[in-house]
Amino acid sequence: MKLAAIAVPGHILDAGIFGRVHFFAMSTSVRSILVMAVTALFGSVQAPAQMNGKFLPPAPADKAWKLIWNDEFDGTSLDETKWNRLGDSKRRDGFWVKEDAYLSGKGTLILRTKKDGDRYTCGAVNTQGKFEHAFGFFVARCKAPKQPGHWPAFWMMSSGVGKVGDEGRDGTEIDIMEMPWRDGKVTFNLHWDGYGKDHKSAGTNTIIPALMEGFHDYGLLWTPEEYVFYVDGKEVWRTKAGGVSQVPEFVKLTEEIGKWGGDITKAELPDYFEVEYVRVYELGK
Ligand SMILES: [Ca+2]
Repeated sequence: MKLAAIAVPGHILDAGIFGRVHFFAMSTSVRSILVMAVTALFGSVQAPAQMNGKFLPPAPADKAWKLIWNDEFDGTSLDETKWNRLGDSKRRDGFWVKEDAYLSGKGTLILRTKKDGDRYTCGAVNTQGKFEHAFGFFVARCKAPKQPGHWPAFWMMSSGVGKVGDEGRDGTEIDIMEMPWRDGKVTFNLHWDGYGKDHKSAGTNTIIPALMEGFHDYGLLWTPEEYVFYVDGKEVWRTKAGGVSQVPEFVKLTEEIGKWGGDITKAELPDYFEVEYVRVYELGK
């Protein structure tokens, strides 16, 4: 759906033609007419319940979270106005190939890991040059893969990560979720000042066995002062390491093949990392 018509319960319907309207201040009949009108104009309207951001951190009293960018992965082909599919290129012990990043047709993005002849391949996408943003709440709802030898990740990146000096303020790799294990262990990391001798990093991990089944929300609250990492709305790490990136960054959803994830030759392939949505919110009035 287009960002112009987003209904967030209790918040604001920000559709240009209606101006800024307090959606739930209206009577039920006016609301239904409005929804029908928006449906007629834009083809479909996301069910409000789907967009309500149940895992959003509390907003300050005078502010509300406003959805500024999202992909629900509806339809049958990836929206390439939002995403770049990576490949075909060597990546660690495998290859990123475009054909391994695709929509399921059931409202999810699939990043597939497979064996193709002698080589192992997997999918990866990013929003570089298409959506880059600093600060807000970034969340992806993900289902973990099952097999060893590869790992899913939801992360933020900027070309400034390579700049040595000024700590991570000029760009930090922010790993909101990386899962090279298959026991529910998940890791959260920051990397800055390049990947050479000046490279610095900070990180932590936790084990939540339930993460191996079904979909779970991995979130990052990024303010100018700190990062707060969440799994299913529960805070798992709060840090100011690296001085906090102050520059716009793009979103990445990737699979990678390598020994960190175990032995790929023991995997029953194909295997799938599935993402139901990515949503980015900003605090507004
Ligand atoms: Ca730096």
